[in-house]
Amino acid sequence: MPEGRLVIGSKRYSSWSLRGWLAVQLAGLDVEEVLIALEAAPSAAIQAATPTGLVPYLEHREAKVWESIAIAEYCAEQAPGLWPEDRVLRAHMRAIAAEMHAGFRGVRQAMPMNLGRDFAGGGRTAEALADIARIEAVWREARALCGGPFLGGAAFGLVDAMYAPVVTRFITWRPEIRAEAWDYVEAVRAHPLMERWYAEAAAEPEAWRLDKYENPAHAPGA
Ligand SMILES: N[C@@H](CCC(=O)N[C@@H](CS)C(=O)NCC(=O)O)C(=O)O
Repeated sequence: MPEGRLVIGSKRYSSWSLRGWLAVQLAGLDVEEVLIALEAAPSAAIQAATPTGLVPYLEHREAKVWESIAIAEYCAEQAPGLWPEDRVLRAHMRAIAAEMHAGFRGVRQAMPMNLGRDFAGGGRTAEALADIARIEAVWREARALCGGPFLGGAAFGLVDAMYAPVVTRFITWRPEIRAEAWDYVEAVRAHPLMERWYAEAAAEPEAWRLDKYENPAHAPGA
């Protein structure tokens, strides 16, 4: 019998859900996955299932956790090792994970997540390009500190979970980034948990498709 549940939204679109889901998978929590389709307007089903009307939302052995960064920290308590062991490196990874959670609105607004489309060349607003320059610097510094291929070193960890939706956005929108940043994109995309999320997104019903994500404002030719 599962020890709780993780409520998430459509895998094709829900970037915050991907973060929470990766954290829960990395920690190996035994929870039921409750998948609710995102809608054109805020979803009544998500509002009924969560305290904030937002996904991801985790219940695990009486703990109730919302906000993807808090879910990541809860998972780290359950499965030590998901942050680097070294105090200084751990502080660095937490800082860049928090930076992701709090920011990069330029990329998030101009390049929404859509795992099934190719919007190469679109979304290049000034705000998105400024965010992308910072993201490249964040990735470069982390991988130099920890040796790569992931941000915290050899293993895919919570910091990678926080940046995974950016990786999917780069695959969909193809911004001009350096080869070393593409190396990181490819390493994350090839991880078995990402393979699984992409496959499950592709299997979602067509009826779940939403115009705002299929025809976003900054798509090429829009
Ligand atoms: N700050 C929150 C953001 C969560 C969020 O905005 N989730 C979106 C989906 S990606 C949502 O639940 N939207 C409500 C809806 O579409 O009904 C987190 O880190 O978890």
